[in-house]
Amino acid sequence: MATDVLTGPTMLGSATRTKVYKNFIDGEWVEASTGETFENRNPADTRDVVGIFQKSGKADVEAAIEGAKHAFKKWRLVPAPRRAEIVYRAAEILTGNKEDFSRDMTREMGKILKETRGDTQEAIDTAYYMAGEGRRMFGPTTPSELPNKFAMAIRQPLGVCGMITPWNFPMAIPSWKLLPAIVCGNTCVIKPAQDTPLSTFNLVRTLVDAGLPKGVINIVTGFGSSVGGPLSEHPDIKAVSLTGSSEVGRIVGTTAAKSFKHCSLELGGKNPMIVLDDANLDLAIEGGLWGAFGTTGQRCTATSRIIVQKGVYSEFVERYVERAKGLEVGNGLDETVDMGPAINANQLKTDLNYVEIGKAEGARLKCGGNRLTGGEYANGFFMEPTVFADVDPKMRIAQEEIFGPVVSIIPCESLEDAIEIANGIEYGLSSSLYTKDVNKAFTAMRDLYAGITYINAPTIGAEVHLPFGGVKATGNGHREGGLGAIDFYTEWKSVYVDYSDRLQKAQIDRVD
Ligand code: UN1
Repeated sequence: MATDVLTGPTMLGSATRTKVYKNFIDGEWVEASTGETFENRNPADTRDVVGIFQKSGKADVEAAIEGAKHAFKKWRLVPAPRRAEIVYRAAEILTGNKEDFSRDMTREMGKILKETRGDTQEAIDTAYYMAGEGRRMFGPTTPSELPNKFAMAIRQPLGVCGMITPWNFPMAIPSWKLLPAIVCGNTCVIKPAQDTPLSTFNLVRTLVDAGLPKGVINIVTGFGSSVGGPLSEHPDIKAVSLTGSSEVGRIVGTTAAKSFKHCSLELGGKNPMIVLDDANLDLAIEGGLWGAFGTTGQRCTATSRIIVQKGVYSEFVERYVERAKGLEVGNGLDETVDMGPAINANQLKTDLNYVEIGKAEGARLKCGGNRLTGGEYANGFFMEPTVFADVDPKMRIAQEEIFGPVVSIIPCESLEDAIEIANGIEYGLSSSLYTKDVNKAFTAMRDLYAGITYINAPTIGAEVHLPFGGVKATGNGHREGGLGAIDFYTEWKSVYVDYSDRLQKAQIDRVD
């Protein structure tokens, strides 16, 4: 198998056959300088060890940056359309391996197969889209204000970029960062989340199979403080892109600012879905279930607040709760399951803790709230889909990002009231409105203060060729996806060519 050749895995005894994955530095698979490793276990069944990965330290980050610096010298000179062809070929190979990679992803991350297929597909979509951008990379060519002078602006790569990626979209999010970066001519060092490194290996291995030269992408696995920290600090890293919590974003952003790095932060969310009296309730209930419990609520874009107008409030709550109770929780590899486990013990603890907070605050627990134990749940981090109703917008469960299957339903009087509640939080990633009234839809599109607004769809389901990101504590003004990614991974250079054969002094030459 190609994987074995590339990762040089060691099998730990024929009974377990657990693969050991090494770091990928300058085209070589190497062990961490620390001599330490960590296990990647399946959150649906922790007896299942998905792989053993390197617990790296600063020296490994430095070696990877060295490799990437070296590779940059040649890679930046490869024409962008040629760079993009490698990405296009990777899209084709990924398509062929979609099922295997999606199964690997469900095993390491827990979300159900339908969703991991979507995650892999998102990486494929990003690859086709970014491959196309390799033939565009347009910059303005514009008339000069002086005679016999030519003016244009061109995009230049930055150098070595550092990526720190989360566990909830283990292949899609690395692809959002790596693919535009390399098409633009940069080289990369990526630290995948310690809970889900295998999907990054699958993506990078695919790029290598598609012809990516050595050193262009390097993988260093490990933990935030020993890998992410040195990566965001290093003077030779020219850009850092993080998807993670607002708390980590604040640290990475502050560190990166000290050496004036480009820094893209994609952080938390507390995304509202508004349901007005005139909404198609069947659609809103369906959307609200998908938005809140898809990925076990572990999306930055998860629908975590449902704001419902008083005319349909009782009916919505009753019908929504009935449906939530009927969701099948279990191992995501089972095609009949609707919702998988939490990613790890800590996340589950956080989710359950928020249930207690909600109860203590006086919200009405309508269903769920418990850990699932015994039988098929005995060795995983499973929890019931949880719905709180009659939530006050100021309660902590309506303000703080939980990142689990816990949704707060909040009553409202009118669209204006709903928008005020929707905007009354620290975050601003996604938002949505269910209505049949076009005037109300356009009002919400204008007034919801968020990076994304959906009409008659829940808060999830972004497409890769549009800007993805948010306002307020969700980020620092950058966007992934779409052309925003190309902007982030390039610097503008304005070029003037004077063919007048005399000294022209721009503004000074002007005589009125
Ligand atoms: C995330 O919410 O963490 O928009 C990423 C979506 C996906 C990406 C979500 N395409 O639902």
